[in-house]
Amino acid sequence: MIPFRLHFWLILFSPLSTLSAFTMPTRTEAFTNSTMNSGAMIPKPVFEQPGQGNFTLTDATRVFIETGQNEIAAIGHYLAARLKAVTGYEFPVQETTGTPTQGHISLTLAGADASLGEEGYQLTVTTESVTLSAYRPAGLFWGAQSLRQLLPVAIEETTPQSGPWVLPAVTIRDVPRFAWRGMMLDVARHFFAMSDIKRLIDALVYYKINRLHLHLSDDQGWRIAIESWPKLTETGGSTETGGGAGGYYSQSDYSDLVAYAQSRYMTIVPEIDMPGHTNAALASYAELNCDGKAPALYTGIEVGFSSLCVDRDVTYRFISDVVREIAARTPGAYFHIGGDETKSTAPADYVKFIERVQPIVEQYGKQMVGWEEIANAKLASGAIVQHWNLQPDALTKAVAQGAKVIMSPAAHAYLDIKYDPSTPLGQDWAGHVSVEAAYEWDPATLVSRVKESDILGVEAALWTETIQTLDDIEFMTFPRVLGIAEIAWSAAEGRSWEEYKGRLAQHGERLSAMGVKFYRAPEVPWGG
Ligand code: TNX
Repeated sequence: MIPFRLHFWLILFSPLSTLSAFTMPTRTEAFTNSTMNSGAMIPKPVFEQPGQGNFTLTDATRVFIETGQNEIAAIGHYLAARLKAVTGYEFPVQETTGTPTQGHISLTLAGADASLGEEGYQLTVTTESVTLSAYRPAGLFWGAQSLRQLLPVAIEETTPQSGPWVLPAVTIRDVPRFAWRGMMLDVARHFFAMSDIKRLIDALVYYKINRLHLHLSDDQGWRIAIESWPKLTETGGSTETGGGAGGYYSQSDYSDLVAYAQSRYMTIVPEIDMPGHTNAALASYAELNCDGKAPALYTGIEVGFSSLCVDRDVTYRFISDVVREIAARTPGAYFHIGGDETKSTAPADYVKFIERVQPIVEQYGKQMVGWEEIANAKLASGAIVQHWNLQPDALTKAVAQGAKVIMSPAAHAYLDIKYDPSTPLGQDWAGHVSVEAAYEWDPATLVSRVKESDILGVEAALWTETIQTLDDIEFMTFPRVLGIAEIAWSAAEGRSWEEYKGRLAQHGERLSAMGVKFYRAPEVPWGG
C-alpha cells in the first residue's frame, strides 16, 4: 500500500500519464447543480475535480468492457443490473478492444497506472462518456460505487423510477489509505439469517468497506457447522442470548456467504473466539473442560467466565479440526482466534495457549488475527493484532514484535455502544459513541507508539447482546459506519466534522432509498 502522504505528492507531481491526459477544467467552485451529488461522496475521494456539464444515461447507453477479462465482465454486469433495475434501460454489456465510442460507460484496466494499487480507481465523467479505469478489478468495483453515488438518489431505489439520470462531469482519482476497512458482526450472541448478512454486505460495500469479520462463536452460541465435531452446532448452536432458538450456518451456507461477499470484493474473516468465550463449545463436549464435565448452555451477557482446558491435548485436536474445516472454505487470508477477555485463564497458560494455536493457524495457510491481548504471547511474523480497549501495554508489545494493528477502539468504533443515553439498544461500558465520535478520530494518532505504518486498517464492531433483528443492526450501524469507512479510506488532512456532517446529511435519502433503517441522529442536518 502507498502511504497516504505519498498519495498527495504523487497526485501533485508525478507525471501521471492518465491524469495529465485529461483536459483539466479551470473552474474550481463547488458544484452548483442541486440535482447532483458530486462533492457529497462518502468516503471522500482523494482527488476530485469538477468538470463542465454532465452526462445523461439513456436507453442507448451501453457498458463497454475490456475483451477477455472475466472479472471486468462480472463488474460490468453488476453495474448494468443495478442501473437497469431502476432506470428500466437495458444497459447491454459489450466487449471491446479499442476505446469505446462516445455516449457510453466503459470499464478498463488497460493502460492504468500501477500507483492506483490494488484498489484505487480513476473515474472520468465528461459530457461524452463515463470512463472507469483501475490497475486491478477491485478498483473498478470501488469506482462503480462512486459512480452510483454520483447519480441521483433515486438510483438506489429497488423499483423502477423516472430520470433524468444525470452524472455531473468530474475527474476523480482515488486510492484508499488503509487496506483493511472492516466491520465485525457478532452472530453468536444473537443469530442472524443469511439474507440479513447479505443485505448488510450490500450496504457496506457502497461505502467501500472490504472486510466482514464474523464472530462465529461465543459463550451463548456456536454458529458454524464443524463436521468432525457435530455437537458444536447441535448443542452449542441451539440457543442465544435471552434464550431464543439460536441457529447456525451449514458449511455450504458459509461458502455461499463467502462467495457472495467475494463477488463484491469483500473478504470474510471468520473468528472462533478462544480460549475464553467458549461456553457453547464447553457445553457441547465435556472433554474440552478440565474437570471433564460439560456446563449448562448460557444465555446471559456476562463475559470472562469460560475457558478451554489449555493443558489437554484434545483441546488442540479440537482447534486443529475447527481451523482446518473453516480454513478450507475461506479463500481470504485470515483466521481470527479471538483471545479476548480470558479472565478465567491464568496469564502464563494464556500465553502458552496462543503460542500453541498460532502454528495451527499457519499450518492451514492462514494469517492469525487476534484481539489485542494476544500480543502478550510471542507472535509469528504476519500476525495481526486488533485493538479494542485501551490496553497500551498490549499494543506496545504488538508493535515491538512487528505485528500490524487493526484499530477498533471501543470509544469510537463500537457500534453496540449507545449513541447517547436515550438509545434504546446497546451498552454503555465505553461511554457513548455519537455519530461525531465515530468520525472524529485518527487511527494514526489515537495511541502513542502505534504509527501510521503499524496500522493495517480500521474496523467497526457490532456486538449483539442487545441486538436481535436486522432493523436493530441497521439502527446501530448506520450512519456511524460511514464515518469509520471514511476514516479507513480517505486521507486525514483537512477532515472536519462540520464539513462531513453536511455530506452525511445527503446520504440519509440514499440510505432510505436502499431501505436501510438508519438512526436519524439529531446532530446531523438531514434533509428530506
Ligand atoms: C467486549 S470487545 C467484548 C465482547 C462484548 C463487548 C460488548 C471484545 C474483544 N470483547 O465480548 O460483546 O465488549 O460491548
